[in-house]
Amino acid sequence: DPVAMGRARAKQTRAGVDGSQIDRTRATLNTVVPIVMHGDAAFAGQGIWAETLNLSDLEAYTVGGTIHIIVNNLIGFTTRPTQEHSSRFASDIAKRQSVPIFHVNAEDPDAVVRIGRIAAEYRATFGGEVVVDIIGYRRHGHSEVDDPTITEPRLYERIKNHPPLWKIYAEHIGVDAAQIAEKIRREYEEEQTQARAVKKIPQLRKLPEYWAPYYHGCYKPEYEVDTGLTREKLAETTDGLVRVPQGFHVHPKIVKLLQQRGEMGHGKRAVDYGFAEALAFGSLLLEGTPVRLTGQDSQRGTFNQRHAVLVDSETEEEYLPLAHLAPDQGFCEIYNSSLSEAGCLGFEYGFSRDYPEALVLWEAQFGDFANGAQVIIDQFISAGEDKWNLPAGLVMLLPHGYEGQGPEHSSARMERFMQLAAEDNMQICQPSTAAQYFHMLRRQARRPWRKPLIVFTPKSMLRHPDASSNIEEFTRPRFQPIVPDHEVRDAKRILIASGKVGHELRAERRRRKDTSTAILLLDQLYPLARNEISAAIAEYPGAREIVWVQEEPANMGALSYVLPRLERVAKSLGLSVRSVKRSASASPATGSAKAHELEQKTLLALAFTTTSND
Ligand SMILES: Cc1ncc(C[n+]2csc(CCOP(=O)(O)OP(=O)(O)O)c2C)c(N)n1
Repeated sequence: DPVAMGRARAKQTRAGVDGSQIDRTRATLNTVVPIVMHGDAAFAGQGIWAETLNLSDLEAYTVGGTIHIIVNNLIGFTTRPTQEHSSRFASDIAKRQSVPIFHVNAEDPDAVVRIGRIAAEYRATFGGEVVVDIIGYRRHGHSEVDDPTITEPRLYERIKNHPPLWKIYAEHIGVDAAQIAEKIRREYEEEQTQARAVKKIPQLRKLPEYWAPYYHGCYKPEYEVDTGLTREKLAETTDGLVRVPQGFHVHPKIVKLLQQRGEMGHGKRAVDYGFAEALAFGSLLLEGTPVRLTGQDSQRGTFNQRHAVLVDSETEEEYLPLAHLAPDQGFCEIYNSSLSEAGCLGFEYGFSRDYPEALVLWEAQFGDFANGAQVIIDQFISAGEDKWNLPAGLVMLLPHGYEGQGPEHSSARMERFMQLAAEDNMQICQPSTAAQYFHMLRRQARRPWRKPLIVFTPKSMLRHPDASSNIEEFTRPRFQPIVPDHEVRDAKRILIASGKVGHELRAERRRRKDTSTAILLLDQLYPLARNEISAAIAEYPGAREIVWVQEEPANMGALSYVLPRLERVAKSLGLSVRSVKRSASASPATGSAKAHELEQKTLLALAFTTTSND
């Protein structure tokens, strides 16, 4: 459901867009009508539909109504309605909103057509959801090989003796339909015979024209483009980002923030993560790339880091500076989503499928909760291109990191994405600095390669000086899949880590005054940049071992994916490899902040004190 709605929203946007403005009047929304067909058991039972229904009238998601058709055969595989739903009708869940529900007898085709017309007219006139519940029966089993008489013997005895609909209808309108039915049967059989003789699978579907400039499939280095900007361009973008309209009452804390952001963009203060993101979005918009971001509390940012939408302290009026940078910029939509993962992620996946020109992002409140959308990740984001050859360039932002916040607020389950990674089906990154985040976002939009991008984003590191970047970093050409270490030259050991723990290792090295350990930050986990990794390791000819360090437990994180691949690289260079991590654990993190601190200290100590010979 949400994928269809997201696709409809994208197509309606295409119909209504004029530069930075989008016309969403009824006439535009009526150019694309989403129609979703449901089984009765699925309609009553699946939570994703309930999540999606709740999106229907929200500004961020509305498509002017979806027509839902329940193909209600009063059975789900072998399960009866009394076992499927507590309500009288399978459609009753739609009663939570003021949605018209039409129940219609499937054996009365004239009534079905009449109701179909009313539903379409209702949707076109009032712009709301409408449900058509076509109630009938299933003549055979759930599939060709299924025998329904085992589970519903009495029902199927009656169905066997019940005439098929075409006979009932022919009698009703007074025609002899036997010949017509025979003709249709022959045509159908002929087509089936022809289809069986086809040797090559015909092209059943073509991507729309707007996909023509984009590539999918495996990664090629020639897709890379420079993403850095000149100081002048950065300053110009900054000025637009900190501008507010005359008379707008800015919250005192935001006045200070905007002032600091102004200093960041003009090179007078290190740029933090929040502003690096704004610079990426702003510069893309100025280049004409539309940006759409949704997620729980994403307008402000869960960690008070984004402040994309400003709220007038007196009127509560909202202002999105990113939408007012220049008259000829791309459109920008940044919305707080409803408290849903599967529905909202599915919607954005759908939107990205029909808007390859745009940077489309979905943000989890904490990465942990993305598992509420696991079905969208498994079925669509990971496997969509392989199954259907349908590409998407969606970005998932997943706050991740072990900071003592307990088992529900520590892990975006990197291991799950690493396990799904194959055939260049997605990109998995954990940018270690603000500038790396900036280059990665711009790369996603500027490259002609469209691939889902999974990003593990920081929490405590959002404003940390170690993860902030000098403005010059934004002028360098590109994102680096592995960040080199310029502090140590003659390393005996090389630690490789990703994310926050990499910074903690560097801080620990300073504390220990260690001069024999190099620390490389792996910012792109998939596709693994083997050549760059080999080159970074080769910078230390005196090194004897490589240590993969992660803060996740042994059965989680990137370890299972990265370690065997690092071993291959290391072997060719004559180095040994080992790993430092938390012990395998059933839950991602301890619930005790004290225990966390102790674990983290031990982890850092182990990374520096043990060697392969211990
Ligand atoms: C998420 C999910 N859960 C379970 C199944 C297994 N399954 C396939 S069809 C079916 C019954 C569906 O019944 P209904 O929604 O009434 O549709 P019908 O097949 O009767 O048209 C089930 C349980 C599935 N395909 N997907």
